[in-house]
Amino acid sequence: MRNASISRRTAETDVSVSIDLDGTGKAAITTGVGFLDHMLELFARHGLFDVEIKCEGDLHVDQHHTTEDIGIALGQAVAKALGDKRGIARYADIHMPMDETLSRLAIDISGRPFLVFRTSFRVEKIGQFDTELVREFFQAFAMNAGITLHVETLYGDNAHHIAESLFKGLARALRKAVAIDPREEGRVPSTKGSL
Ligand SMILES: [Mn+2]
Repeated sequence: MRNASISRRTAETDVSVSIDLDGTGKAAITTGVGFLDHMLELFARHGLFDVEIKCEGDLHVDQHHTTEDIGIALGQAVAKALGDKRGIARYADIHMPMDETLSRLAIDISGRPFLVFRTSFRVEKIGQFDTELVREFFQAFAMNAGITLHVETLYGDNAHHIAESLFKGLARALRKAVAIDPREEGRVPSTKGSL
């Protein structure tokens, strides 16, 4: 069973996350931030992951800690659910269109966390959500999932579309990268023997 739960409590947030990598896309997300709920529901649906996330964060400050700490906990849950990474495809990439926007994401489930993030937003806010927090989420997720993640928006105008292309793209690329490749016959996909 490739599932895991993580609970993480600090003075700033109290987060619990569970994920089943071999789910059907069910989501129960309550972050207190409407736009982030929308993005994480897309992530579950397009990854075909079953995801539960509950966060009580210091939203009276702003949405930074909540967004970052959910990225940390979700990344940790993915890493834990993957276990020793036997039999996975490991690499995946995708071009994700969203109306006028096109983003490209490439993933290596490498055990070597790294983020390249070439996306910018023309506006500071999507609803109540600070657009700069999209990068914070991806940074926290990549570092804690232990993946190499390259994200680039090739073109696009609308901030909601840009953010949505990134979260959907992350889901779709991750879905392909964590998929079990029967030709691997349960081996770890590395000449080093571990990831
Ligand atoms: Mn939308």
